[in-house]
Amino acid sequence: MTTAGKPAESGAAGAVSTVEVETALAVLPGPRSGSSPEPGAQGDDRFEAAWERALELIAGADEIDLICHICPDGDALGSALAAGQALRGLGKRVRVSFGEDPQIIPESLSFLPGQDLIVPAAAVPAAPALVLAFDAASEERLGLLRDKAFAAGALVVFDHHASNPGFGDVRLIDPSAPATAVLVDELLRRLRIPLDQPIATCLYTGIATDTGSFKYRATTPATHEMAGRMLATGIRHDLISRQLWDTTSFGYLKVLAGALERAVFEPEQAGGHGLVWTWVPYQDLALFGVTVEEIEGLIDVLRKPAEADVALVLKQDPDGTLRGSCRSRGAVDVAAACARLDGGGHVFAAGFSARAGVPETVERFRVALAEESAR
Ligand SMILES: [Mn+2]
Repeated sequence: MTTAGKPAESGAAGAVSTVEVETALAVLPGPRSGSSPEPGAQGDDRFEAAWERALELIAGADEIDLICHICPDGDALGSALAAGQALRGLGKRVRVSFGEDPQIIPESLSFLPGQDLIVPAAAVPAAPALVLAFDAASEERLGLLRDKAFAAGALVVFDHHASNPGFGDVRLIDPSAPATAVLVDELLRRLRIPLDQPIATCLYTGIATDTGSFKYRATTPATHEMAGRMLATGIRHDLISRQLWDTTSFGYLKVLAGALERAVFEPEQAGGHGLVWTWVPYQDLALFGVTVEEIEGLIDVLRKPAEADVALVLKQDPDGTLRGSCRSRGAVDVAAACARLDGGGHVFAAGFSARAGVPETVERFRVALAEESAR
């Protein structure tokens, strides 16, 4: 790793202060402790009315299109496939889709059951009777299916992103849920659909993915309780975890090596909390036969240095578009910073797209971080 600006003479001091920060964080209330109800949480009247409306729409539909966000992750695809298999079990005609052409399902998610339900975006009717959207934080995340979703008889949105501005006819958006899969679990409970192994595999993948394997702060007792119910069906969580996190190609190691070689540490950025960033040129992916989906986890390596609060990876698409993934240890709200670059996400994990070059994009990100740090 190269260091921009002054050398990290404070290596040991940095580590001590991180321990202090982590210790301080450890005594803060968790996401569900305290007595004030979470917005959107169960018990909220408007949220309850939305559930009732969603169940009415599902009961009245013979045919249902379930869609998730583009570049689907384990929560998006797992949620859509779990709901799809459950609703097929109720005798509904079901299609699962997402708005990309061609559709690319990451190799790490190839084990998800129910993929026979997936159809190309073009196979979704121009005006579907009922669309259920999963894990899409904004209408843009519906990609090619955005217009069809809005032309539907009704659009029900299941999501957990705090940045979701609220779209669709029925909004089941719960920022306190660690994954959209939690909302699907609740949907199945309300529909009285028993869990089976294929559905449990999809839902377990959703919560495991979005909680970083139950590590992130949004993980609650209820998250573990839900995971326990999934395991009780007999699913192989060990094989799911190995597939999700511990399986790569050799080419991935070479791309990772290049990304780490290019990594830069800028201690003065993010209001002095520090930024580590790198980028992956498309030519590296082409050279080593690695897909952009395979490098989704690269940010989890880059965010490890204790010296930096914020980590950023820019991934270049074949057309030159840069897709930024960033993480925060908590000093800076990266969802708000990414929103300044027309992106979004969560406080600790967010992203954006940019058409500009690497130096210009990083500079815009530095400015966004500085503005959010100053708030
Ligand atoms: Mn999610």
